[in-house]
Amino acid sequence: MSKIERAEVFVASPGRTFVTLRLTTSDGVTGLGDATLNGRELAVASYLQDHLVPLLLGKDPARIEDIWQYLYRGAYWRRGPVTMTAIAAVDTALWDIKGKVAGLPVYQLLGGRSRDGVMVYGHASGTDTAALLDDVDRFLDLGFKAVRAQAAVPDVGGTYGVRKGKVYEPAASSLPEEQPWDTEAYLRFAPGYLAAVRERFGFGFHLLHDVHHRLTPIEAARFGKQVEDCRLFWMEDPTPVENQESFRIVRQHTTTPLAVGEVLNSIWDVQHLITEQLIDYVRTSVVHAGGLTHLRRIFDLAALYQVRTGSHGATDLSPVTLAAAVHLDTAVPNFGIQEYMAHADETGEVFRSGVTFADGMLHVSEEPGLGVEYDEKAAERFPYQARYLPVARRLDGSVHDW
Ligand code: GCO
Ligand code: MG
Repeated sequence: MSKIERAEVFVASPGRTFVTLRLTTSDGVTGLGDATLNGRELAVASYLQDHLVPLLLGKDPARIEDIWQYLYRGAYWRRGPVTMTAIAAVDTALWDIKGKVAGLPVYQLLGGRSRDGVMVYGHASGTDTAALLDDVDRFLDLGFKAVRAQAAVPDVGGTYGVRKGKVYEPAASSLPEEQPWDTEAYLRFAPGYLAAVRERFGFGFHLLHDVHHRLTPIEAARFGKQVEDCRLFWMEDPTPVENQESFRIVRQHTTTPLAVGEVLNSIWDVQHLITEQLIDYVRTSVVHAGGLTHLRRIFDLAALYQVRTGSHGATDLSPVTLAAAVHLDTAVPNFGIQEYMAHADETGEVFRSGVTFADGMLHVSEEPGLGVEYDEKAAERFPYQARYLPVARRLDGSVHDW
């Protein structure tokens, strides 16, 4: 029997911080898993290094489901982003190994191809409406079939989703930056720029928008109703999701499709949203929702209720997660769309990924496993740097959801 012989945890900051797990079997086969939890990276690194690595050594790498159950139930303490990200890293690395042992790309192990490519959305943004329109134009020129649009609200420093440099990276300071937020100003401004995008470019592509948890349910309902003529592909994270029932309020008032799930980590967190058909797209990801094994379970539940997939894919999800996501997206029947935010060039020096972009779609390589390699020598050039996501405060100084 082959055994897990080595388990290494790498923490490096090539452009941004990534935590990466590499498992090596007694037969010399390696597998990679992403363990990055933006702004809380070292907690997951320690969870893996101090608590999971000792449990993994000597185990049979072929027993993916059993190891998942052993780590999940064996922890006694359920769910949570740190635990589920650590389990995800192990699970993803084991699928990578299984693919390499079988000589097959991971999507083949998941049932094979359901589609030729995976439609992705790009991220257009601007410091005002004119700049946003130029950026949408650029994404359409690049061949994107779907574009997310975000513009800075005038006089509101803390608008989510506006790119400053070449790459969008909100975790940019060594302590959380505090940003002001004004809901009314956003509600006055955002519907106008979404309408301007449709006016200028028409309806021949999918338009998305991320509210980033900033509205109450009834405010989100009003917003969704107001932008119905823009026929959004989705309105994302309209309101904080801890109370799944609050999505019913949004749902009751608008036909704008709803997407949620990037901050969630288990099937239990989306159970009500899915089975009550309160959402249209589930955005849980390989890295934060327990790996391919658990995400597949979520997607299968979603399929029963005509909820489609739309996995999170921002820059804080490493190329290992992106590749794993594209394998799963290629296989599942209820795929909707995949988020795709290009990584910094430095990230590409450390992770060599076989994922390619063409005609608005991503494609995985036919290499066995996930098709990603980690260059630990290159990673040494990018030592860990602490970075935090911003915190939002309302105009009266109280903390808001960022
Ligand atoms: C998205 C997300 C991200 C998150 C980021 C936090 O839709 O891509 O909202 O931009 O804010 O992943 O770490
Ligand atoms: Mg989002």
